[in-house]
Amino acid sequence: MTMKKLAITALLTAALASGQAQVKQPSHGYPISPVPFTSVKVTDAFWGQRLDASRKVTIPLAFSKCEETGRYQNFVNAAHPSDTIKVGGLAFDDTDVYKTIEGASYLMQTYPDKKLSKYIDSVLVIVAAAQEPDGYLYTSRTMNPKHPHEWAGNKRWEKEEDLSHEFYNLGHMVEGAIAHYQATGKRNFLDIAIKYADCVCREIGPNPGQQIYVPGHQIAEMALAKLYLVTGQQKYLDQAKFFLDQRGYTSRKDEYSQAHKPVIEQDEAVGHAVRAAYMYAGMADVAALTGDTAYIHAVDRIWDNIVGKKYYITGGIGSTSAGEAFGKNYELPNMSAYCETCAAIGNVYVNYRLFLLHGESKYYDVLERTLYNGLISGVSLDGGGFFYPNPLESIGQHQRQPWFGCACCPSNICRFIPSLPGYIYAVKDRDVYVNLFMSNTSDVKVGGKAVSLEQTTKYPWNGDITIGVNKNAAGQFALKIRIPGWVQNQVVPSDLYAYSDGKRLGYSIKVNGETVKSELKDGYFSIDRRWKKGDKVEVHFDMEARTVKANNKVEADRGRIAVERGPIVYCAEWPDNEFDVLSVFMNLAPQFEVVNKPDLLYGIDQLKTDAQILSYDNRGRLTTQDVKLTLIPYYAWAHRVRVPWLYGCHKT
Ligand code: FUB
Ligand code: ZN
Repeated sequence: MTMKKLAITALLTAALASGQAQVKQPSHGYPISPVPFTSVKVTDAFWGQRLDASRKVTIPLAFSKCEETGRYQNFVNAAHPSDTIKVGGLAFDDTDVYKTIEGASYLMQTYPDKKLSKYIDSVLVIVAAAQEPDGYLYTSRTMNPKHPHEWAGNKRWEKEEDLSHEFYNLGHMVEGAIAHYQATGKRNFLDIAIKYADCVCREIGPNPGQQIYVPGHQIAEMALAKLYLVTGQQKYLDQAKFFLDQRGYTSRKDEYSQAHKPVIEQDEAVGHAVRAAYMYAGMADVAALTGDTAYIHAVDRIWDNIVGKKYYITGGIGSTSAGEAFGKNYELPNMSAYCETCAAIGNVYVNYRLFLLHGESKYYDVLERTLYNGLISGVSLDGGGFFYPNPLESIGQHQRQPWFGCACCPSNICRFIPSLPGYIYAVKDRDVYVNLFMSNTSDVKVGGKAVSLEQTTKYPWNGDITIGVNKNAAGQFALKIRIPGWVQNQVVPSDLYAYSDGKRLGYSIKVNGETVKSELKDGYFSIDRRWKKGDKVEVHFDMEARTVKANNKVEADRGRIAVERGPIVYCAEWPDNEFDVLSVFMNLAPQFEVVNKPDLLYGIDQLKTDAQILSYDNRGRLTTQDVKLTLIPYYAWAHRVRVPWLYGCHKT
């Protein structure tokens, strides 16, 4: 069977626990349907480079680190338990293996790779051998049940709400296993994950003989909702809902764990940012599948709070290292900004799901800002270095590393970047949403009929996008093109940031050379017609460098401005500027020159503008000196030689 056929089979039929009869796959429940990564091939220069780096560097590096750092050995040890084995590392090290397999699976869908597939199979053999007969799979205990990891507790689950991560491991295992199954059609990972999920469903719950615990670190909620979709087994959805509904009612009742209140009463983003974002995404999934609007109202309120008060201009969330957490409202420091890479990924998950629920472009505006800035800054352009925090200002103390003891961010990058093709389009009835702009070819189903689209663009460097219809068996449908907030004078969908330059950008759309007009609805420009093969839509967004001011309540940003162009936030860095970039003064109405640099940082557009720095004249008096300030995209900072005393970023 070809790879393509496998993928289609995986999507149309329910996957089943071994030996069970086939059941009809349930609907994901969202009013809008994703166009999965299996249907989109990215041919883009900007994102193609990132995908290539993922394939050639990030994923091989992560697999080799799993081997080198003993993560595989943990599974081998668990298959041969002994009370003399010293359990080291972190209690969630198993997840790096699962997350890397997940990323590799997305890639194998696009680039079938027999060698990689065989390698993964060999890893799965040792993973399977570590599984206890009843399905429990947590090497930190199994390898030495008498002296388990210090976070694990003496008995299963008893430290789950603290640090054991038994359910977190399950969540990542299920996510990885589903991706692997969908990409390859093989069940060797899925069966392991189902067995562990069944163990958790059996032992945790409201019934006699069961124990009640909620995940100390959320993700099982999202993962179990997905497992329900793939298997059609209601118990997984019930378990996801149980985890959400019990939160705030168990012994753990604090903001760090988002357990200070029942989830449906929450209205502010608090506590550990990755835990929080994963939980909000899980709430959206369960809401879509159960129709429970109380979850939706809670996530909507929390989203307003994040976007209105706790969101960096780079799209990062989670401002403080204390608890890797959201700070107070408007507490958005620059140099100490935590903005964990995993939290940026979590923010994409939340906004993606809210779009699927509500169909408004503002969620993609937030997603796009995070994606192009605070998320991809988390991985170096060559794919081999990672940021854990993504600060907005530095004096050289921040450098990307090839791996970390706590490797959550590198392995999350492994799985996120290759999944990106799944975020470009979505479909509702006869509406096809174009949410992200990057060159690609895609096969979309409208009313069950095939439509092939082809996007060509140099985005994010310019705002010209061509969308061609290569095939249309669906007759009439509406192409709904997202008109980004940044072209409509809205930095973010709140008053947290505003453009300060008084410019007005515009956009235009042509179909087969003729300009078309439409009222925007929910942020989308809709072109509803009977499309023919060869039809061409030309989208043009004015793209200019803009200055942005934060709401005055953001103390850390008073007197400061940010610079951005299109979806890209810019920063100043020492290799381009022969002065201290931390104390540059910008003019009130700066003029920017856009300089294309194809050979710098894998090809960027720099911005140049006149600015001033303070200096002393020959009589020792303070004076200003004119300088030419050069800016580069924020995501590309910290790639050049390290000279700490000259290092700085973003805020001028
Ligand atoms: O606890 C697992 C991961 O480790 C979290 O998501 C990260 O924030 C790091 O603490
Ligand atoms: Zn992380």
